[in-house]
Amino acid sequence: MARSSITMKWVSMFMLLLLPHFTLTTKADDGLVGNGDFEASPSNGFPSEALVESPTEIPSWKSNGTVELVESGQKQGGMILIVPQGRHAVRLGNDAEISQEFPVEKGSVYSVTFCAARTCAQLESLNVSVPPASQTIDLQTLYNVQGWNPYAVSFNADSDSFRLVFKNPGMEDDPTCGPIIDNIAIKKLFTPDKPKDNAVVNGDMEEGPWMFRNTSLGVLLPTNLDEETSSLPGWIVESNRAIRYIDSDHFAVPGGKRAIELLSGKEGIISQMVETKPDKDYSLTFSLGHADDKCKEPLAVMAFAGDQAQNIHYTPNSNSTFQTANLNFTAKADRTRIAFYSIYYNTRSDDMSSLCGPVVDDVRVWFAAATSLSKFALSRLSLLIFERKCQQGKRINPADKRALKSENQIK
Ligand SMILES: *[C@@H]1O[C@H](CO)[C@@H](O)[C@H](O)[C@H]1NC(C)=O
Ligand SMILES: *[C@@H]1O[C@H](CO)[C@@H](O)[C@H](O)[C@H]1NC(C)=O
Ligand SMILES: *[C@@H]1O[C@H](CO)[C@@H](O)[C@H](O)[C@H]1NC(C)=O
Ligand SMILES: *[C@@H]1O[C@H](CO)[C@@H](O)[C@H](O)[C@H]1NC(C)=O
Ligand SMILES: *[C@@H]1O[C@H](CO)[C@@H](O)[C@H](O)[C@H]1NC(C)=O
Ligand SMILES: [Ca+2]
Repeated sequence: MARSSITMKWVSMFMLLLLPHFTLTTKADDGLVGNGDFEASPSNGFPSEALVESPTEIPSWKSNGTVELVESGQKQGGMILIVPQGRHAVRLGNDAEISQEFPVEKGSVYSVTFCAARTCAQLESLNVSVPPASQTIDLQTLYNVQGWNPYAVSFNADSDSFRLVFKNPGMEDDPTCGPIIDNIAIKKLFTPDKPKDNAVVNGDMEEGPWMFRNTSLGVLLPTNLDEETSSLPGWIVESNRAIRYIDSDHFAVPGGKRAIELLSGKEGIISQMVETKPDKDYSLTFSLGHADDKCKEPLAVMAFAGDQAQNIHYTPNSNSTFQTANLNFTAKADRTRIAFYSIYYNTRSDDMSSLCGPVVDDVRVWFAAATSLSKFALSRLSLLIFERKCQQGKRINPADKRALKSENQIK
């Protein structure tokens, strides 16, 4: 005890000494990276139809291969190219890449949010890396009719700088079929403290990737099996398909500002390993709702906790956009997997093709509530009796005292 407080003092003194230096080293701020929206004009102006091949032509970025700045309204073979935000975006040709280097805080986890669109119907993918780590994003699945989506991937800062690379690994016959990317932002993630009465980390989903205030499409979280490096701290997306991270500015969210929307039925699974005590009874509770995004009902989830599984249907209620659901289980080990997926493959009722689904938020795992609740009620009752008796100036007889004592002990 004493030693740790001394250590704390030393640490704080150290911090004070180091603080001036901390402010000197600039770390990348949360938000857009340098020219992350590709709106900064190249020195020779925006090319209306030129190829940019020299490495310095896109301000703040290095490029290799056929990298093209595209403009909104630009046509290609009768098709208007998609520019997710503003007037400009970048298109990566076969095997082409763009990269940017910036300082980060070593030891932290950073999430990278970016918007990507495919241009042709071919198999398109994007390799996002902070070498040697990399992640391949499948752009084949169309999650909405807009034709583009924000995605988030995350990386560990193993050193104090990041070289963030976007590469089109494709070798298409038509070299203009490469993906278009735009709006690249980063956010340093923190892992929220586990609340005292909840074994779930980030159960309220409030900590997650950067979200653009303007973008109403949420952010897709693709497959990520590494729980240490997750854009949604604590959680992993263990399926082939992505799930959607949503914000209360554009969707109905049960609690706080963020939640998740499950997409693609069984192909979109989110899970977490929570700490449990073997042979103890637990209750998994969570909010189940609709995102108010015209998602065609019915909505339902399959919830898992250890060896228990249960499907739970969302019941529309004009007074609320969510309900509370629960699942009881007995822990078998010191770690228990909880997981969710959507039972149905839902789409929006207005366009019949944008993917949507049930919303999950405020996930909680704690010792089964029933008995402790009634104990709580019981002790409240005895307290009430006790107060009454005191108010009436009556002497409490020893039997009452004993009863009060034992009731309070149950608690
Ligand atoms: C550019 O890409 C090609 C093909 O991937 C590679 O061989 C070359 O080393 C790259 N050049 C630079 C400067 O990164
Ligand atoms: C993605 O890029 C990284 C670094 O450039 C490379 O090491 C990795 O092999 C690539 N992955 C795929 C699937 O192309
Ligand atoms: C995003 O917000 C800015 C400023 O609020 C606005 O000028 C811009 O038009 C918005 N963009 C979109 C795509 O809504
Ligand atoms: C909605 O709230 C009103 C008033 O609080 C109540 O009378 C009604 O039964 C509620 N409706 C539902 C479906 O719960
Ligand atoms: C879980 O247990 C609590 C308390 O015993 C009970 O109220 C609740 O209905 C149970 N839930 C399910 C889904 O059985
Ligand atoms: Ca929330």
